[in-house]
Amino acid sequence: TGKEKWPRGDEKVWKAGMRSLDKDVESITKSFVNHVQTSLARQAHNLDDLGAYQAAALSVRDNLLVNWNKTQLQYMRKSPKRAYYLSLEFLMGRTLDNALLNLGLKDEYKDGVRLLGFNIEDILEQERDAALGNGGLGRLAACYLDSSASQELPLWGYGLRYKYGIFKQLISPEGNQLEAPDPWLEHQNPWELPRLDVAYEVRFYGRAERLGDGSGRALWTGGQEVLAIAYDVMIPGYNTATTNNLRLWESKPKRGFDLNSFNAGNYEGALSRFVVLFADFFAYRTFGKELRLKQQYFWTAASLSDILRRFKNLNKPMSEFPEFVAIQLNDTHPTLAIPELMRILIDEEDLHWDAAWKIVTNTFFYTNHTVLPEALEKWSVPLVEHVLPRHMQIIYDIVGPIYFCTLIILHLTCQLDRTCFSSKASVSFIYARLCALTMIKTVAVEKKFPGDRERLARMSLIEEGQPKQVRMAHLACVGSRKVNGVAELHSDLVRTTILKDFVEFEGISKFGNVTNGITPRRWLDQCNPELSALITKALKLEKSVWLKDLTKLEGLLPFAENKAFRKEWAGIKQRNKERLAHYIETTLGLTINTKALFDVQIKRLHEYKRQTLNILGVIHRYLTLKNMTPAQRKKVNNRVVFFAGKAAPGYYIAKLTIRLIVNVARTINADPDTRDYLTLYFLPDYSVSLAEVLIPASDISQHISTAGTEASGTSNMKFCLNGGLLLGTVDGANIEIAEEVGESNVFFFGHLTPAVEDLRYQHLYHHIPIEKKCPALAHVLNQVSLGLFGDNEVYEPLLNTIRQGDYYLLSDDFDSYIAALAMVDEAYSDTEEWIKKSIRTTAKMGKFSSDRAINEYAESYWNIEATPITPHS
Ligand code: B1N
Repeated sequence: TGKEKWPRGDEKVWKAGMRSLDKDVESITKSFVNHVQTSLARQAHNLDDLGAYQAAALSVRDNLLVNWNKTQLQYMRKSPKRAYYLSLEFLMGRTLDNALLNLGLKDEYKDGVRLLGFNIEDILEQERDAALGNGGLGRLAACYLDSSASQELPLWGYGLRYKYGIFKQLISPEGNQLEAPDPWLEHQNPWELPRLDVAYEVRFYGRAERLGDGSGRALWTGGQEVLAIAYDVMIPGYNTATTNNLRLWESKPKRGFDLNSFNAGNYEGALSRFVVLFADFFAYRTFGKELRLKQQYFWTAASLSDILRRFKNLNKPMSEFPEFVAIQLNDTHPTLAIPELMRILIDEEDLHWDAAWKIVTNTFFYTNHTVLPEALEKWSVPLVEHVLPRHMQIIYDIVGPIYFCTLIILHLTCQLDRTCFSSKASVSFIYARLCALTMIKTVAVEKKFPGDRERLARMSLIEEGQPKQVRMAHLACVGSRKVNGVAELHSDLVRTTILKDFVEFEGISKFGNVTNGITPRRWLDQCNPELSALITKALKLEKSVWLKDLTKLEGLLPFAENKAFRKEWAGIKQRNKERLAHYIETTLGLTINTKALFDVQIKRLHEYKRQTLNILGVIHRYLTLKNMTPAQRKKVNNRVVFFAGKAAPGYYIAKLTIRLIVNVARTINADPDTRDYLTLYFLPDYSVSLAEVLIPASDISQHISTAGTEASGTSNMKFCLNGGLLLGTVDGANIEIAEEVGESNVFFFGHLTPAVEDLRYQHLYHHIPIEKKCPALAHVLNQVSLGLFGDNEVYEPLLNTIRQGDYYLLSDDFDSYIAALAMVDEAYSDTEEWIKKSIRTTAKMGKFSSDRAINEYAESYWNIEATPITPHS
């Protein structure tokens, strides 16, 4: 009949039993009270704010699940091509408010909980951040999930279910950063759905033996097997039924307990160390590189098993895999997925190498997030060989021909590496492929650039040395369909520096750019509700229209000329400052001067981000103020400077910078001569939620990396979207922001990227003493050295990074930095003009919506299409 049969039982009875979406206050309060009674086993008389949060979250989750089920069923039925975003980090922050916004139930919940005696703001404050990431890269992944669901794109995220989020940062009285664990799962997490039935086996260690039949196949046996268990997190789209999935893997030992360690009282050991996962990359200093490698493999292997199982349900030939699956590698962290898919296709699916390689190189896409050499991932060959012996073989099989040709064609004495060509089977396999010229690409390196031995060494996936190392960026590049950077300048640097040889070899069209974006739902509507409401009023559009087409903000431009509107705009900024001040007062007990320019730098502490430049600039301002008469000071703009950010626990110089900031703050905040004009705060434990309070309150934010070092930056976009102006270097996405909002609305300073190499060279070989080169900076450094902020001598290692070598060019940029700060002062003095700049900035930020970015990935990379979820499914 063509009519689908109902799966089982009486369809009517089933349908009558199904939960539908809550739409009104009454159904919301009913569901809330139900959860208090049954899920929490509590009652009205013993329900606190935390309990109320849990009940609200559980009832919201029920709503999300209605849409989630619909979405997944429809994806299954329509089987569109899907994309998968593999990221080791997802910095989701809080969920409840976002879920309410996206479901369109904010007002209803607000009213509902009020009827039950609660205040929605207090309830929202109960939620802990999900902080499964370090910074921009992880937050970007979270923004992309929000946008893909909002744009109705069939995209799933895959990550790890860490037991601990990034460490909690405490600041000792001396100003030292201390790290405490973040056991974020202590209370039950209402936003995840354990899928104990979705489990895959993942192998480590053991032996890999080639079959010796010239096929390249091998048998990988022995070692240790672990189970990967799925936990699903619902990702609702804004103003759509689409609710995508973020699948996080947890590890479990395959065969119960190791009774010996259990009896010895070693419980963690019994579950194997591996179960303990840390979001904090730097925990690996303690727990070892091997743990990080195992985590990377565990997660990519489980994700690929899951993706393959879903593909197999379609009953399509394996060759069509890339027509149904696109996999995005968020930096090189999931690059093992490339040899892993090769392994599955060759060893388990019996495909020929060439057929497998064709599938692989049409499935993966690689985004690079940094060109800093020290941040490029490399894995020692002996470690990979130990943990993943089969993958090491496959990696060598990918590079094999390059080696082979180099060695033969360049007539080198035969130094065939033992590990590379350990067995006859291996040699004959590679040789067979060579003769057939199937791996034309790698063989062709030598053909295209005959005799260019250095080029071959540069391009190899294996770096020579003790030990040899696998260059993950090269592997990700050769194994992917396309490669991209995260802002125009950065993508250019990728093409002209770290992957230059590959561009010359494979052609430029493989190397693109997708400038990062941010979700305007969280980073404007949620964090700045008053501004959002004013924008809606001004644009005379539904909020849901401009929040999904952010270029509509351009309609604000004429309002810059409207005095009454400017007053409203400025009033909102003022109230956001007061909200921040209130937050700091209640959490830290500090009183903030809200009648001042708020100057904010919030990001991970890193030398390239140059928080040091900022704090030295603050000291310069302080010394200048000290030298003024009281009458002169009265003419100066009041300024409050905020810093926040975490330093990697082992990053000595970064921690010393925090210590300097804290102690400068102590001195100048206590100085009666200057404290009305300049105060400084280091806010501990920076997080997504803290950013949501800080960003809307800022007048100026600082993005002052040495040119060419910050791939993109994304907080720069968040500040500007909220009408904060930008003080920055010509770097990363700052450049594109200036292109959009106009250079007159951005405070640029500093040397440009092409100058950096020469300047560094001069520091090394034509050193000019800092007193001569930059007297203003020398004076500041001397004051610190002399102990103006206490801690005699303690800061010398930090100061010496500037006095000697000055790799990040502080002495080259200091004078222009101070000049830019003076221009900020001058501009801020003209209040009306400043507000105009602020409005014009917000108006021109449409490009930086993550909706635009995700659509670029969908169209130009993954080739996936919007798949709207219709109501009757
Ligand atoms: O990725 C962000 C960019 O906006 C930033 O400019 C960039 O610095 C950041 C290893 C990284 N690059 N590399 C990392 C993170 C964790 C890790 O273990 C590297 N993060 C960035 C989004 O594109």
